[in-house]
Amino acid sequence: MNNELIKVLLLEDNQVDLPLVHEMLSESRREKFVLRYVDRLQHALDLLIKEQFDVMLLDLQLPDAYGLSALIGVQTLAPNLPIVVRSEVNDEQLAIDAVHSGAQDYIVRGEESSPLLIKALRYAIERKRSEQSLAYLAHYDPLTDLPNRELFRERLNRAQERTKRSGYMVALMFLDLDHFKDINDTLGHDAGDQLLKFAAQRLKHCVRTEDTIARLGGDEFTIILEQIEHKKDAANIAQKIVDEMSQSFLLNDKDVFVTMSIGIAIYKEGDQTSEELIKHADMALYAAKAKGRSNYQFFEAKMNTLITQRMAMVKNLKLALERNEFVLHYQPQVDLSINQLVGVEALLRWQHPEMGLLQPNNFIPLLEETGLIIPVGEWVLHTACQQCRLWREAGFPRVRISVNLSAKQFRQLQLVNTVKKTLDETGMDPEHLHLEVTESLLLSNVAETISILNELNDLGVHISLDDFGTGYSSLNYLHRYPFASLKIDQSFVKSITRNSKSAAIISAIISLAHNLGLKVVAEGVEYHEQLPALLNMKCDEAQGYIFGVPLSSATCETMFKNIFNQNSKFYVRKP
Ligand SMILES: Nc1nc2c(ncn2[C@@H]2O[C@H](COP(=O)(O)OP(=O)(O)OP(=O)(O)O)[C@@H](O)[C@H]2O)c(=O)[nH]1
Ligand SMILES: [Mg+2]
Repeated sequence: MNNELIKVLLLEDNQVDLPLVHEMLSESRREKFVLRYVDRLQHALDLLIKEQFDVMLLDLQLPDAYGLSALIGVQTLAPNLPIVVRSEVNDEQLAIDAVHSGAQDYIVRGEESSPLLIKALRYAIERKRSEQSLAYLAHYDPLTDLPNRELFRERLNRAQERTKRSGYMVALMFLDLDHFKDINDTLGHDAGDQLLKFAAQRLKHCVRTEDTIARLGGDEFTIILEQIEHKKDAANIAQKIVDEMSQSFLLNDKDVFVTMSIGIAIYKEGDQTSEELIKHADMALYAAKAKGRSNYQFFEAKMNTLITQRMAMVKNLKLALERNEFVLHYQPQVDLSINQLVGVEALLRWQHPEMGLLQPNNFIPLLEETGLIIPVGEWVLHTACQQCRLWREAGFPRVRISVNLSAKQFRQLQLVNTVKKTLDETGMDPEHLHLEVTESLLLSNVAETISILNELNDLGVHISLDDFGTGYSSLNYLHRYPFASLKIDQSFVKSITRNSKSAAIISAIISLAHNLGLKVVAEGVEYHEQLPALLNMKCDEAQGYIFGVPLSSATCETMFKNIFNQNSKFYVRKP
């Protein structure tokens, strides 16, 4: 037997009902009902301020309140209290209205029996509980216990309303973790969830309890700061958040570092709708990400145009493939020891309908963000392989081709199949294809990366590590990957003749790479003086303006013809 104690408040002006109800409740064998009785709404309200009840039995015909007004009075004061209405036989409609207005059940006076009354009370308590948990789910994020998007919208509207009376400003912040995807990818989704919870806790420490922090979804949060007098107040809080977030988090017994970017929009009474305010905070967040992350930015009107431009750009990018607006240009690569052209690197350009020929830094980040890099990357691979085969067929036997793979493309499941299919379709000899990957790939999912690279290597493709020296790579672990060559980043190459330290670093990289059996390619060679230094260090190959800028396929072909006719102009020194 379960002797749960249930406190019932009976509000009823008819005193004779008290012993009746009392007796009916005492028949319960499952729970023990404790009954408190009042005969005026006012007395009930006075009591509800002081005492907690589990359920209320409410008569709707009272001397000091009639009908639903009694119900509303009780609900306002005790929104969590389950209520069973007792109705008169001739006024059941009122009881039904009461249930529509939030009472959990009703029972008709005179038709009551002990089991019926007890069942109604139990049911009301249960029903209120499930209503509350549904209401919680509708308004809160179960992971962090923070208000969700719904409740955030309600609170924002209310905050905007309040500025009418207070004269203060509202600061709306949009916050998003930087590169949170990497945490999921490296430590797993559960660790990611844990980090979101910790981040929510830290946010709470940075604001006053009356400020609303909500989770909008993913790694995106928002904060509504009320009673802001100066922009500076919001700036201070934002800076505090940026600083707090960049402290390490302990996840799986490891110190993990993450940062946060923040966009802020300020609302002064009536100057924007809530939709505009949200859009502005979001744009400011976008600007903070673009400024390098781990910082905050206030919304400025000019962001409007920038973002509109960006949106137009995304729209055009989506159409660019089918409109055939992408083109490849090819930059020569030269074997330094024999001073001869050995290959070309395929570089993507976009022939934009209005803006002309665009360099990749203008659109590659957008391709990455929108995921378009996958189909465009496939197009690049296909076009480059096809071109290479055509050139070889046309009698330029030395030409091989390098194609860049972005990290996103690399992490795509189908990569190895795509490469294999492309080689088959284009009839390209895998030996003549060099795939260039960047150091950032080596930072996460090491085992998976090695296995994909091995599969590519097994296809017979040559794999090259691009931009070496800009990331975190150490030569020590390069032997774990099947690289055939590495390309020294142009920033090192640039200072080779000006800075003895750079020269020493390049020289060390080259000899270590050679020990590992890797060929070395110097990128960004621009001056004649750089050549003897690179030759001295036994650098194998080079590319850069001194040998040729990236050329269209037609110009490239003319250049090949010149070279193979032995009347080359700028870089082939006769052996
Ligand atoms: N662990 C976990 N991850 C989530 C959840 N919801 C979304 N994500 C992931 O969170 C990431 C959010 O991505 P973005 O904010 O767009 O990207 P990001 O890697 O943080 O990069 P930036 O924000 O641009 O710096 C995505 O990879 C989602 O898969 C969640 O509830 N739990
Ligand atoms: Mg993020």
